[in-house]
Amino acid sequence: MDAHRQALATYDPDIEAAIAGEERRQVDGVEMIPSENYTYPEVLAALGSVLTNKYAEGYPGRRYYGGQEFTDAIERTARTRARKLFRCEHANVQPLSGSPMNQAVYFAFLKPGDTVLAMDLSHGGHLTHGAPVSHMGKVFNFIRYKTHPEQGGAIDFDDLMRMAKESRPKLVLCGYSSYPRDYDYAAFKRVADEVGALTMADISHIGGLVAAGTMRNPFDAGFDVVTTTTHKTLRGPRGGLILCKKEHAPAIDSAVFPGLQGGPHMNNIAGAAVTFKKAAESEFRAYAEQTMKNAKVLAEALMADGASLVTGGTDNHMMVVDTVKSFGVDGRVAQEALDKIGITTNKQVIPDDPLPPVRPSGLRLGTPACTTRGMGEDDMRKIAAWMVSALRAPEDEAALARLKKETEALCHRYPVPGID
Ligand code: DSN
Repeated sequence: MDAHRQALATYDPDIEAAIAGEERRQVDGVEMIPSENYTYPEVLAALGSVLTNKYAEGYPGRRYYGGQEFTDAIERTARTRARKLFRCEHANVQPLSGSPMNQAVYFAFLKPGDTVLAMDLSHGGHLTHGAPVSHMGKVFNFIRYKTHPEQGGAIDFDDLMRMAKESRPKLVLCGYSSYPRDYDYAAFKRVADEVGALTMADISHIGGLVAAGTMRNPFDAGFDVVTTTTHKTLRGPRGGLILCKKEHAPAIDSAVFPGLQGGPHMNNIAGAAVTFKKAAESEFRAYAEQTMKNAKVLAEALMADGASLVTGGTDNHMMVVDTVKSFGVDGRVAQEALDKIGITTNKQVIPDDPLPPVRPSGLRLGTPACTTRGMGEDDMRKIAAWMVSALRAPEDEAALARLKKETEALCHRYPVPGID
């Protein structure tokens, strides 16, 4: 145990015990929530540094407090690396996480009541894309488009064009948190151009895959703004990143600060800078390729064993299983059965789900975290078989206990970065 952890253990054994418990949980189980990952030890070092002590309201060279020689250097480095990684003209690295990141973009460009075209939540869109329960859904007028799950998740762009001409949006937004396919960004741009709207892509889930070049980059289609969190496929600290064309930089920067946030979390920004350096290396490209390969193999193995996947497969790092159709159990029962065998997933609504979000019809799975540990295709086949066994008999406690031993044995072959 290092000196800082030792001090914590001595002063506050309850909190130290909970952290140690979470470390054990992460080591012993297969992490299959597609938005989670294991960050780098170097990022953990930055997060736990004295940078957390520093206020740095403002931007490099324009702060409201003294003592910024090191924070300025860190933020400039993070911005330069982010711009290079995503091939764009401007980066704001200050958003505290995904939700304020997207809010800042809306407030940069929209007035209350303005119209935004965005993907329906149950079809894979995100809460911050104007779901009626979110504040943003109350402030702006979100019109929701859907996908065609039975046609591989296709988006009907003729229909989207019709919706755009009817509703005259100020912003056309694409992005998702549970859509297992890639987007045709050029088609979104054509729709937006036709009605003079701005284009925004929220690539939070696939930020690492776009950075690595294994998925399409919206800037190649001329998008105005791209947002991404830094802790999912990018493998960095929790945080948000707004990337945009130079002409939008003043609006974006002032929407983040002073519009929405106060002091940036400089320890997170230092961690993000390290993450962007890592993501530019060839090892990261190999990681992104393996993540997508693992997802394909997992999806194929599940389908071969009777699972029905929304859109019939995956082109990225995630998939959504219709557990009601496949196994006759709702997503909550499925998630709890998998928890018992040491595979962590999350229950998930499926398109136009007849069941409520607390007890939806599906389960969302993803491979970013287990790929970080070094798991490969053979492991995916084993995990698929264990999952199907558990989902076919979610009440057979003895069988679940046996399966847990198997998952633990597999996990102990693969270390978790940052945990000794
Ligand atoms: N919570 C993240 C996810 O799981 O997709 C996005 O908000």
